[in-house]
Amino acid sequence: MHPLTQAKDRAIQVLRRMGFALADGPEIETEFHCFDALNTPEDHPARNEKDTFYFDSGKLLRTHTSSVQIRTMEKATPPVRIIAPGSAYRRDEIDATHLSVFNQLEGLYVDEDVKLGDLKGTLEFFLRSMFGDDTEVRFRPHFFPFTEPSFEIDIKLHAKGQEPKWIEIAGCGMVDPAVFESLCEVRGDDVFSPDKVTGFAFGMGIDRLAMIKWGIKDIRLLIENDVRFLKQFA
Ligand code: 2NL
Repeated sequence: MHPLTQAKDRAIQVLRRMGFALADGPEIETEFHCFDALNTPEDHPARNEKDTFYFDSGKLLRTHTSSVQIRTMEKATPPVRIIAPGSAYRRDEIDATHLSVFNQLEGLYVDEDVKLGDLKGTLEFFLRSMFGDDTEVRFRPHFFPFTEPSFEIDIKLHAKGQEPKWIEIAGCGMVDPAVFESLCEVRGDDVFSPDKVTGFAFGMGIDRLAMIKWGIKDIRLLIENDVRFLKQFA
């Protein structure tokens, strides 16, 4: 199987065992579901035409699968425990670590009394399941418009014959109350009121997961389908 498929299947398997259900949604999105509902200000750089693919209609290619989580919360009632794997698009300059499409996996858990400790425990368990029980996990303060507090997560792998070093693997945080307030407004009820629920969310690139797991140095190898590359994962 293709290394991307192997990494994706393994990630989904681990998270499903922890109680996360799969969620899906459109790749062509509205500005509302991709940005506004996620507390992203009008002048945020990600909303720029230089960074995001827009259609003449005003719709866009989703820049993350967070829009799937918003769409799920528009219809569901808490508790919500979902993962949204899928393609996301950014107008990046193409090089060894950037393509204009990447495979993202986001997770979301919303319930009464979800705490930062739940986020830490869940992600530490997930990352050790992916990279081995002796993997060290570190949470570094960061900023995202849609979470507060926010963190970037680094892991330190103890691979044979390699000098261990910290590498960035994912982003996460506690869902910003503004995201819940916007949901209450579109739903017209208060089941997601920030007075009633809290939640955590996380996201990572499956491409990056696969590259770190197998030491793949150029992201372009993942889409070229050169059999000499693919045979190594047979
Ligand atoms: C990443 C970092 C992240 C989220 C995604 C999220 C979704 C909802 C509400 C709040 Cl509906 N947050 N998603 C949060 C933090 C980080 O992704 O993918 N880095 C490559």
